[in-house]
Amino acid sequence: MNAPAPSDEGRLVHLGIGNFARAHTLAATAAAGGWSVVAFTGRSARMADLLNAQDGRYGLIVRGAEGDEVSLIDVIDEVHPAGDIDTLVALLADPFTAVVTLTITEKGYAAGSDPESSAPARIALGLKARREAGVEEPIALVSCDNLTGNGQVLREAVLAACDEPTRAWFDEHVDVISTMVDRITPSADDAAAEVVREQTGFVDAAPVVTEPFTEWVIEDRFRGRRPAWEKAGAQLTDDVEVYELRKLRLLNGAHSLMAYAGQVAGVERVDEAIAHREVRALVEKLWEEARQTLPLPTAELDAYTAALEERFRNPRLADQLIRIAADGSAKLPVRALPVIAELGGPEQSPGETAAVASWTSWVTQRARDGHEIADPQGEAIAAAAGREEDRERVVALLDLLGVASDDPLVDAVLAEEPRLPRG
Ligand code: CS2
Repeated sequence: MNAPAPSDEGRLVHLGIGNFARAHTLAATAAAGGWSVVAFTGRSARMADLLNAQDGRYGLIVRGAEGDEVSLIDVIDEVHPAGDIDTLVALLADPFTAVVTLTITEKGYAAGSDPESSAPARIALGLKARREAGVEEPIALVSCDNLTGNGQVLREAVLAACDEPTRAWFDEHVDVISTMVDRITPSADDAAAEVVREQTGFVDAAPVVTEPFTEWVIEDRFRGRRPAWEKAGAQLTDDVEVYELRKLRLLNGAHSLMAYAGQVAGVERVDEAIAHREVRALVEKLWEEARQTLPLPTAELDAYTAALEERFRNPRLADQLIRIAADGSAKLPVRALPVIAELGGPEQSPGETAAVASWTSWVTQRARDGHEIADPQGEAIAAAAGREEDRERVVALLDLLGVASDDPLVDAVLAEEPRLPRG
C-alpha cells in the first residue's frame, strides 16, 4: 500500500451536512488547511439556505463542563440540497475533487439504488462521470457513520448501484476508507446564536454546539490526495475496526440504552439518565457485557468507560435523549444485537437485553400516545406497537430488528419490560 499523501490543496465533497459533520470532520478539514468543501444536505434542504446566506461560515461552540469556547469555521464554499444530483456528478467528475466524506447516518447505507433517495447511488453516478472524463487520480470515499466496517458497507452500497464498466474501473480508481468518528453533538439550543455573537460578533443562523472531546481514527490507505487531518489530531492506522467496535458498543450502545430506558424512567437528557440510579446500573451492566466482546486491555477499557461517564455527565451539554432515540431500528442491530449474539444469548447479556426491552417499551408508549416515531420504519413500528397482545407485539417489533419469532430474545424482552424503571 502506498504511503498516505496529505496534500496542501484539493476539494472535499461532503454528503449529509448536519451538526455532527460541522462539529467534527469539517472542523478538522478546516484545521488541516488548504482544502475547500462543497457540501450537500441530508433530506432537509434548509441547512443549504442558512449556510449559503452566511458564505458557509458558522460558529462552533465547544461546551465544556466549565464554559464555552467559540471559533468560527470557514471551510465551506457552497452547500447544495441533496437532490442537486447534477452538481454532485459534475464535482465528482472534476479531478480537483479527491475526497468524499459521508455522514448520512446508518439508514443512508440501506437506501437502495435510486439516486433520488440514496447517497451511495448518487456517488455511483458521479464515479461513472469521473470514469468517462478519464480522471486517473484515485478518489477516496470516507465513511464517518456509526457502523462496523463502515468503509466496507459503503463500498458495497456504491458498487451495487454502479454500472458494469464503472464496477470494473472501481478498484483502480477508488479507495473506500473506514473511519471511527467521535464527538457528541447535541441539537443546538436557542441561546447558541447569542453565544456566538457575544464572543465573536458574528451573527449566526446555524451555530453548532459540541463537547470538548474529539476523536477520529482513519484507515491509512489513501492513494490520492487528502487533507492533513493529523494536524487536527486525527490518528491514521491500519486497523480501524477495533476502534469502531469500542465506540459502537460502549458509547453508542450506552447512548441507545439511556435514550430509551431514560425516557421510560421519565428523564429527558443524557446527564439526567446517567445520574438516574437504576438507569445507570443498567449502563454498568451493558458495559460489562460489551467489554467482554472487545479485544482490548482492561486498563484501556477502564479508562475509556471512565471518560465516557464524564462525557455523559457534562452538565452543560444538554444532549436530549429524543435525539439519540431516533432510528432505533437501524441502530440496535449494530449496537446491541451483535453483543447478545456473541455472548451466547440474552441470559448472558441482561444489560443489552434491557436496551432492546427499553426500545420496545418506549416505542409502544410513543405509539399509544399518538406520537410519530422518527425511524425509517416508523410506520411499521407504530403498527407493531399497536398490537394488543404482548407477545404478538414484541414479536412484531423484534421482527423489525431482524430477530426471529422463536429467538430467546422474545421471552427475555417480555420478562424485562415490566422490570424497567418507570417514571
Ligand atoms: C448517538 C450519536 O445519535 C446517536 O445515536 O449515539 O450521535 C453519538 O452522539 C455520536 O456517535 C458521538 O460520537
